[in-house]
Amino acid sequence: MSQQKFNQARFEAALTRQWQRAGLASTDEMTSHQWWQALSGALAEMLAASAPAKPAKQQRHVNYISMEFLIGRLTGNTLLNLGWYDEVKTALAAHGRDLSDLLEEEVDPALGNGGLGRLAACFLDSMATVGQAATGYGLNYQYGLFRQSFDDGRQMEAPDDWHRESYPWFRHNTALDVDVGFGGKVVKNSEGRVEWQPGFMLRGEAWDLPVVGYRNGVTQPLRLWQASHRQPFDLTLFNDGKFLQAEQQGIDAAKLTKVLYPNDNHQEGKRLRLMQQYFQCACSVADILRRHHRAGRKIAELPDFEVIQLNDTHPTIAIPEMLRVLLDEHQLSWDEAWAITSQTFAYTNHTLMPEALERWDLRLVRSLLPRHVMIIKEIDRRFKKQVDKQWPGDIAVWEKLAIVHDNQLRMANLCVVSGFAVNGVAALHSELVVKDLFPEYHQLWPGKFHNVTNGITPRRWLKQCNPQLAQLIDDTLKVEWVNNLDALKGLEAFADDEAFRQRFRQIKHANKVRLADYIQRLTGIQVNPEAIFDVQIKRLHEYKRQHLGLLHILSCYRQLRDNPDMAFVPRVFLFGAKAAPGYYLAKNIIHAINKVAEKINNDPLIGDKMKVVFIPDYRVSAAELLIPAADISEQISTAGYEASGTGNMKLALNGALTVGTLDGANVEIAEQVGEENIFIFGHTVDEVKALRKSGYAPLKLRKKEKHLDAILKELEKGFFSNGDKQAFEPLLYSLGKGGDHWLALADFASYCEAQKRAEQLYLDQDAWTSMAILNTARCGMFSADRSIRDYQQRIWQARRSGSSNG
Ligand code: 26Q
Repeated sequence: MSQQKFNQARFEAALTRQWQRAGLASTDEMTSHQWWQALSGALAEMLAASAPAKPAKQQRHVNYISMEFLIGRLTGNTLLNLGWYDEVKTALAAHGRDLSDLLEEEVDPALGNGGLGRLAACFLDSMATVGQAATGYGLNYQYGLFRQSFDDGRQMEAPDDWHRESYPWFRHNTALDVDVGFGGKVVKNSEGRVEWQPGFMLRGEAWDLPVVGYRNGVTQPLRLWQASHRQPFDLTLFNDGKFLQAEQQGIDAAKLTKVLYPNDNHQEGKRLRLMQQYFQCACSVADILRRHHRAGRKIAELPDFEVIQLNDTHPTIAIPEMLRVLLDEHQLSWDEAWAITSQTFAYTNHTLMPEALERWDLRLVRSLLPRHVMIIKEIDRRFKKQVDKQWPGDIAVWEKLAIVHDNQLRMANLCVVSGFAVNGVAALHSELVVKDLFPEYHQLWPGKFHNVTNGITPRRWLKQCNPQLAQLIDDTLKVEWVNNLDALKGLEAFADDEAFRQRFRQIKHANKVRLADYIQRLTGIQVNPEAIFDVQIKRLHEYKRQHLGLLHILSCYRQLRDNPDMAFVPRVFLFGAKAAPGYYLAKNIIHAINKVAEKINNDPLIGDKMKVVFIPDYRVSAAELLIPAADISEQISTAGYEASGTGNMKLALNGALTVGTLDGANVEIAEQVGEENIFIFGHTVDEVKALRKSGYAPLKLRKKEKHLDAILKELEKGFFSNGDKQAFEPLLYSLGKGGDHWLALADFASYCEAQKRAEQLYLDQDAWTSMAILNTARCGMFSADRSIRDYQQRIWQARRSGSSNG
């Protein structure tokens, strides 16, 4: 399909309808925010009229189910993808309005925690762009991820009311309501068939956001389910006295989709969370089956036309839900229902960390979903036969592979057993999924396991957030590169071109000035755009090691105080990170960074040489400012724990040089850009394992390294906390007595050395810029378009190759 043309007359008419509907007399009365509303509402109306893409022959429709879609602001991105940006800018200028000012009015829809949710958003953009027919299925949370502020350096959380009720991009599709049951009991009905009689019902409403492909006329839905009460009020039930009873067992419907759980890489077995998961899955499965039936297709053909991709285990309950509908409502046999289900679901794993793997208390699950527990047990029973055949009498293996064990339901096991494909999100991670997490499953079904390295959409993460660099690339390559990112290779030839280098450098500088203004407005801190902008932006987590970054800062500070005239390249250390509200140690790390920042930023001896800024409320729109302005990208997780990372890709694409461990997709970034264009340090996965095995003793290491000991002592003495010696006790304990599980001290020396190399290089601006250009030129493979094509080839179009279980 080709690009949809902008129709000025239709636009103006739609715009007029918008302000009239808002009850205003003329555009003169409109505030900037109302202008943004009217603009977005008008565009949404124009889009609603366009037809969805038809899947190519033989292509399965992808149903991407995710508890999170961290979409970021929609209006600017949609305009860019439509190719209407300039026309709309001109049209608004005639009304005396500046488009870019209006775009700043949009509150970020923060319906995700971090990497996993943002990946889902990038994938929707890419599926629409490469013409992969797809529907995203998620939840319409009233409150997104909390807003963060600091009080004396400590994280404070406030609810994120993003006013979904007046978000102009939503279309409530009233024809798609779904009823969802919870609780109750399972009975045999008069025909002797099993029947689930839920204790109470909720209604799912479909709220759609448009996902627009890049200039190809494609619009497809992101369908977010919102809970409400069933209407009309069921009088028979009410008269029987059952309704009130049911209501009491149930919950206030509005509660269900009220808030996004703010945990990231950590599971908590909360009842409401399980209800959210089931609600989303039941609505989505019903919607998929409805679409299939409407198309006049047979139920057995479902896997020929539909694939359901599970974004981690959070929507796993969709699997037994599909089986339940096929068994109980369509009255299929087990074998028929299983054949359909096990050819339809595929599962993406995003973590190896035990505390993040979902396990649910079986009693809790049974109390809400008694029929599903029966079905899960049947899957388990049949699977056991297969395991007994392969490992006769080996109880230990069965205990590892069982779906239900010790009264716990293990979601990852359910996914692996029931799906036709399992994938990790970067080459190293996928290797560890097979080697460390699921070796026996791999032995059973080697063809089921795949790698699909993550990617990012270059529309938002280069063209939109770094327009000057995008323009330079346009001018230089004179080809469309944003949907063919490998074309950036053409920039290699300009890495040593003086004129190109200069423009590249000027653009980075302009982006740094733009960020410096933002920082000044937000925090009052003045940063010097000539300094190295050293950026660590990601969720706060021990394994990501923001505290290793902190140790390096302390090291620089101490050296500068001991030796004020030493050679030192000025640096601005920038952090952006939210900690889960209940994650005590992560919050202590935030506090520590903020207190260290306060001291350093106000030390007259240091002046402009060092500044430390923790940007409050890090979110997609802040990332769009930070990423184009970064010189150094900090990717310093303990090797083996960051499944992939995607910020690492965004930063490298925008010409930041990575200081990183050999973890996640860093490994592939190093391969692509070349070892000489990246600063790799630290223990490798194998070395991490070996060090732990040999009995790692951080306290001994600390004693041996005097400098390290000195900087830790300063934290202990209260030097950064007005004499409060307890302030950073949790952090210091974890580094010393807590055994430094994440090996921050073990990697410290090597990290500082990598930082030194980066600093030295920065002194040679030409050499630095050449390297930065090569990073941009060689990041083509990290386009999410490539990820989507990999999914198509390895998983969505090839379901029968890998699956042998039945
Ligand atoms: C689970 C149960 C209950 C409550 C919350 C959760 C939960 C929520 C979010 C568990 C995990 C997450 C998020 C995980 C995540 O973002 N993982 C990241 O995924 C990225 C995309 O693949 C990777 O790049 C990152 O490496 C990985 O950490």
